[in-house]
Amino acid sequence: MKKFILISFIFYVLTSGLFIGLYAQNPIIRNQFTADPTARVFNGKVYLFPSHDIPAPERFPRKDWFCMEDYHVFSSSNLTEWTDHGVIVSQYNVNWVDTNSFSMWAPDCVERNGKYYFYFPANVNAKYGKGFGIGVAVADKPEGPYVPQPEPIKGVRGIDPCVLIDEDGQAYLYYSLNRIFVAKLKENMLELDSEPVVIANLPAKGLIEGPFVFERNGIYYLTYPHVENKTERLEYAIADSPMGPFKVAGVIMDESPTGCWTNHHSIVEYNGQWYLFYHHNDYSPKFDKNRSARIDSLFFNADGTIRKVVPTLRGVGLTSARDRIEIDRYSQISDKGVSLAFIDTLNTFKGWKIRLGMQNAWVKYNSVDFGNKKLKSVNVRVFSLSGSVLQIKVDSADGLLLGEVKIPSGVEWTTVRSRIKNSPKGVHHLVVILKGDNPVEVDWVQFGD
Ligand code: FUB
Repeated sequence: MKKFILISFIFYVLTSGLFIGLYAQNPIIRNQFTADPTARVFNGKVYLFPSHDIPAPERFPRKDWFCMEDYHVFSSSNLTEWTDHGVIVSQYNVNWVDTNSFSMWAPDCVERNGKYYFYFPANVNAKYGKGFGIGVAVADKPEGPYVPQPEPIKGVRGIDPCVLIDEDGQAYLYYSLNRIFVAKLKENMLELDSEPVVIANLPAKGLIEGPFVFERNGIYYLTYPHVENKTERLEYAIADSPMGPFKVAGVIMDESPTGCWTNHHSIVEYNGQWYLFYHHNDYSPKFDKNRSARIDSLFFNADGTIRKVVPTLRGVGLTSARDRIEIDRYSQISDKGVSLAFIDTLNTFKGWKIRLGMQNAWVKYNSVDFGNKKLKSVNVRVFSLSGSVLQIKVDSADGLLLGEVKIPSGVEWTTVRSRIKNSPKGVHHLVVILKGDNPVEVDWVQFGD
């Protein structure tokens, strides 16, 4: 009977489109590309509305361009475990979209009076002219089902919608088309209530897309990607009211050090902490139109200005010591002797491995929750041609030694289990150090009883 229930549950999970991921690190979604991540807090949970890059199918001629045919929505209550609620809108179920265009670009979603309004750009079909329109799909729950409106919003040509509902209930639609526009929305959230106007005093060149607007302590933040040099970096301007006048205020994130041309973001407060959601081409380093969502913490200065966010692999949230701790998403590494590579370059979604190549090389992974119960063992997933020794410590390379793991020589990946002599309580940083003479590749570390 138990077996039957388990099999039924697995079948339900596989067929309901529900995917439950236990991931704390960047990128946050690890089984598909997720670009342009808009995060919103609804009913005490964070909902993520990204766009969905896919490798171009045969019939899409532009192999070097963005290719997106649908949207998924994901949710999380701790920013580490994400549930995929499946496809909510597809180019095939919106009758104004050109279904050859694969152009379901950056979306947004807001709630009003218990209804959820999902805004998305896409190329219109011949009946509606040319270029990008912005449509709305409406649902009773953030995870859908969403019903697309039969027509795109009248009077709007552009991409990357963002909607702000101000304290007085007035809603504003921001979007872009080489400049950033704003217009009032009617109470029905489906029609414009004013002519779109261009937001003035922003950079004259290199501002193409991606506005995201929010309010904090009476300051309205208009945040946007801008090409100051070679690729997009995230910048912001501030104002006393949703339509401005805005004044350029600074940089939120520098341009990608590895050349991902786009960056697209959203900023949200959740349980008293602010977060920057953004994207990077982690799983597709050779093609920057296949991107993945990331999260890092964001902080304000006392005067309301935003501190620059330095992107991390570690991301946010606690990782349980009993989960597989992917130390390749490290917080810090020693100056020498550590390198990172994909486990399988033909399937990058299998993730990364870290190579400790020199005695005393170390890798640190922040914020591991060891709980209150004594742990007795550690498992490490490793590969070492000549065999070696790893030390497992907490907090620093000079910190408390939990145990040593003898790594056997071998030509295949293996999981080595070893007793630990110390088990810390609470949250600590995990440090793995190479003590033997020979290199070791590590996939993950996991503690247990
Ligand atoms: O994802 C397609 C486009 O690339 C988005 O709409 C832009 O913001 C940029 O990220």
